[in-house]
Amino acid sequence: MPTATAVAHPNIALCKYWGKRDRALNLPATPSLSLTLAPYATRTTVTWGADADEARLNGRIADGKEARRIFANLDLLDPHRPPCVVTSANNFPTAAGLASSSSGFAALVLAANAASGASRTIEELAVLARRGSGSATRSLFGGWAEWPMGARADGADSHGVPLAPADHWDVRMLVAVLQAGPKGTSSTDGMVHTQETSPYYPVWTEQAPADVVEARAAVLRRDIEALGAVMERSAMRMHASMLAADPPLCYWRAGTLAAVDAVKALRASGTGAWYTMDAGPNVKVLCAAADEEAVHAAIAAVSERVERLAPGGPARVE
Ligand code: 2P0
Repeated sequence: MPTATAVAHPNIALCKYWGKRDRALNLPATPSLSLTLAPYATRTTVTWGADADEARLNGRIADGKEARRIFANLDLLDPHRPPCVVTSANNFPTAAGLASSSSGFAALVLAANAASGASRTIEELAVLARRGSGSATRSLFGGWAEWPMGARADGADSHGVPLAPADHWDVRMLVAVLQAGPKGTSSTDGMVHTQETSPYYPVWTEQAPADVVEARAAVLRRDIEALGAVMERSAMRMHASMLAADPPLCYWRAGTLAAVDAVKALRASGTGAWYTMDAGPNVKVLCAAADEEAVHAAIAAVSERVERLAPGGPARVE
């Protein structure tokens, strides 16, 4: 049976996607901008043709909603597809705000496309990845990527686009892993709840595009202070929209704010470091490569586990 394997790195958004303008097509209510990060990676093998659909994730059989989400994505590739076997593993914690769905669906779409023998453009693959999980559309690209909202009703122009390759800028992203287990509220549920109940949501979506314009310019001229300022503002405004939901949604833990304080203290002492948080308690810290050790020492004082990440390459078929 035709089989293919693909590897993708997760990405962390510096300007956040939070909210959907079309739920069925998974179209975003905000544009976003991200950095794809190694050595974290998802490795996925798809066999196109089997007795029955089966997905094995990190060594266990996926069931229910999780399996449906995977096979619904393969149905989009080919509604007449044969049963498929999907085997996927992450080398980092799954579903804890470490962006596992971004690398997961990027690797799935790439492996399934290769296994099926179809030839699609990277834009077509990025649209399919978006349907699986929004952030995955950015993980097909290495380094710095954007995901514009797009204007078309069918979503064909809403997909990841490359901004600059991994070697454009030697930065680091350190992750204070405060909780490695799965989160309580999925990103999808969290953003739908926010858009349905938060009075701050319209303001969040209104100001988000300007952040992407500013972040893009900062990335292109390698201005980490300007990028760091936009990145923190985007993260805090996204979280403010959730905190104002009804009932309020808060992904932070006490350790989250301790790590944020450590970053602010570091900056006050003259070392450049900037934080961001996603749909989980972990804190990701951006810094210049030259400051990695100083930033690591400061974060390690408040977090038992600190991961070191650097810009990673595009998703690839092995
Ligand atoms: C992002 N997040 O831009 C934002 C910031 C989390 C916080 O994209 O519903 O798993 O599958 O499209 O991509 C995580 O949400 O959501 C995410 P769906 P996804 O990275």
